[in-house]
Amino acid sequence: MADDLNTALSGYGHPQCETPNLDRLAERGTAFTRAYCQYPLCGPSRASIMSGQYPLSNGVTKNGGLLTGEAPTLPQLFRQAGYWTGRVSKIYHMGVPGNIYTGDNGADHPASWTERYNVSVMESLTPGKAEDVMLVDSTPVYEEYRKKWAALKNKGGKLFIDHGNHQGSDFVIVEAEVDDAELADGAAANKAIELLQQRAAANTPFFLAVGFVRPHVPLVAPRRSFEAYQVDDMRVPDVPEGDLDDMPEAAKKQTNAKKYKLTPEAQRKSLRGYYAAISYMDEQVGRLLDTLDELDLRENTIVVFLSDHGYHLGEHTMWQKMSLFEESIRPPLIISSPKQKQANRKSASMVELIDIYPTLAELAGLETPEAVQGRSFARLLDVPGADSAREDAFIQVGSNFCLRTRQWAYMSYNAGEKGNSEFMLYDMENDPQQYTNLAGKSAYAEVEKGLKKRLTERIAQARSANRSAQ
Ligand SMILES: [Ca+2]
Ligand SMILES: [Ca+2]
Repeated sequence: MADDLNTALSGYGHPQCETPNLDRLAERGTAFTRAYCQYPLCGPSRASIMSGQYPLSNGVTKNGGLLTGEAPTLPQLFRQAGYWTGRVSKIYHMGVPGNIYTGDNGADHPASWTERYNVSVMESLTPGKAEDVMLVDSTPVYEEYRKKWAALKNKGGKLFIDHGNHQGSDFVIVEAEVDDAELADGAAANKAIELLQQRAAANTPFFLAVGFVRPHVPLVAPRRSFEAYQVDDMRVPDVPEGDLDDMPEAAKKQTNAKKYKLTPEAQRKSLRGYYAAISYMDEQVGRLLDTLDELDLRENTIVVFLSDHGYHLGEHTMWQKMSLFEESIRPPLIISSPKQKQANRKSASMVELIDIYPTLAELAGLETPEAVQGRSFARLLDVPGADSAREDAFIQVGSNFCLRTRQWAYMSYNAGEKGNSEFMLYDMENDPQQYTNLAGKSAYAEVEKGLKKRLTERIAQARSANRSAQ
């Protein structure tokens, strides 16, 4: 599982970012082009994936929230069925870079795992060429923090980052000059390879969850990963003049003018850092795929690759996550199963990330618990054009909701606040870049009425499961 990765993969048609290893995974499996997260933020999205429940039912709507119900999580279901289950690095929520410096468990779910392993690396302070593109000159900041780190490390202490800028959201870019074992995803891949070797020797069933934290900021990658990308070549999306004028205020939170204040050069540097971080993460995926082949595990192992949610890189002048626009809610999802009849397929069927739980259960012959709200799409691996398990996807962020059908994206803002709801409606077939908000236009009144009814149903359904009552 990658972190904050949108569909900037060459196999998904991205024009600049190169992901040869994820592309070869897709060549042996199925890439889903309409997979939607349930909440475009790390903690809630991950809790929903692992529980198979919407945030409105499992109660995790913030980073740091814990799953507290008795129904088994996805790995727990496998563990109860006799599988060894392991976690490497970030699967449930961990603060990045905070928990990655300290090597803490974050908001983990201990009963999910037979064995777990946290990486502890320097992240933003990794030796190399570092820059926080949100600061005019970040060099003194880095010199000061590197000194602090060195002093603390000598005393065996843990680093607490007391940075004027929140490093979990600043575009901090580091061209690292260290061994891969000192980088978060390199260290995670090393441990995962060791665990795979042990599992192959044990010759018993396993469920291994490997968390890569890139391309979440800080964008730390070895210098080689940056070489394919030049700052001046980076293409920031076009934003038509007046694009934001037809949006509710609540939809504009992630805009550059309001929050990020990135200069055009800082934007290009951020894109370069993001793609370099993806290339590095992709390389680590490749090492795991090679290990599966070397250990002869591939013919009996289902491989799933996903990200917890998508990411903005300048569309509508927006950056990062927490928005209901397409780039923020649609992550990549690739599944390669030895059981599938044909490989190298793309599926445009609508799926939700909570559907992964029952899909893996079905593929492994396990029974999905009643509390799970996801629906299996296992049959799509054989027939990608088959009727989808779903006709639409449901996404939440705070008190804002999105209903995504094949043709429409319909968003409601400030739902529940009396008389204060605002809406957006986009025709995804004719306006895939979501430039023109059609909500409130008389020609679309009937369409909007139908979507509003359906969204109300989806909100009620999303609330309907009860974890603690199982
Ligand atoms: Ca994330
Ligand atoms: Ca617009």
